[in-house]
Amino acid sequence: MGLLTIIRKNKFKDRELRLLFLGLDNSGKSSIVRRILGEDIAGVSPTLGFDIRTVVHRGYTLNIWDVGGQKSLRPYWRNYFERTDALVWVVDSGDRARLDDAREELWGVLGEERLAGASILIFANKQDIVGALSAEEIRRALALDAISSHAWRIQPCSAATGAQLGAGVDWAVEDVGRRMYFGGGGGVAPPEASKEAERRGETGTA
Ligand SMILES: Nc1nc2c(ncn2[C@@H]2O[C@H](COP(=O)(O)OP(=O)(O)O)[C@@H](O)[C@H]2O)c(=O)[nH]1
Ligand SMILES: [Mg+2]
Repeated sequence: MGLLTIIRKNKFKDRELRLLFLGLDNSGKSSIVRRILGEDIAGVSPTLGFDIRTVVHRGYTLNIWDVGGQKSLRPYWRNYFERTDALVWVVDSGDRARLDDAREELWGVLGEERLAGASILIFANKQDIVGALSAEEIRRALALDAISSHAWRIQPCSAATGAQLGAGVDWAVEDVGRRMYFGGGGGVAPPEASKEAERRGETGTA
């Protein structure tokens, strides 16, 4: 077991996860983060550096890194890869013109060694927009089926309405847990098993 794996397992035992939000500028990353934190999303302005927010979600402390996606800021993304448990890639489902750009940037990031082992959640955001591309269309446009290096999932959602954000985050937390648990070494229960243990009156990890 590598050192990184041990660090990750310990973090998961402490129920603490690091989520890195990336995607093109204006895709809705900061709005999604605000929604997850239960904040008002009106008046959100472009992220010029990065924001770190912490929220407790189903008993897990999520350290959320929200990084600016403007073209000039993308070279700095690599500074945030280390120790990421899940990469949350946000797509503006109404922005057909920049889908190719989104695909290229995503695939650039997927090749990063320091993200090996991270779960990949793709949020097909802005589903409330009339004419928005469906998750299925985005899945094809971003060539997601070709991802073999990571566990991934695409989740249609809307930061404007809050729809389906929780389902996406639930998957990310569960997938990170599954990997810790079944990835060898054992000793750390995945979220579902933890919940089961809680129901039985046992606390913490099984
Ligand atoms: N219609 C709609 N607009 C959204 C949604 N999410 C974000 N926006 C808008 O998209 C713009 C960019 O959002 P922001 O969160 O700053 O994107 P970021 O650059 O990726 O952090 C803002 O005007 C948001 O109000 C959504 O789900 N639906
Ligand atoms: Mg932002």
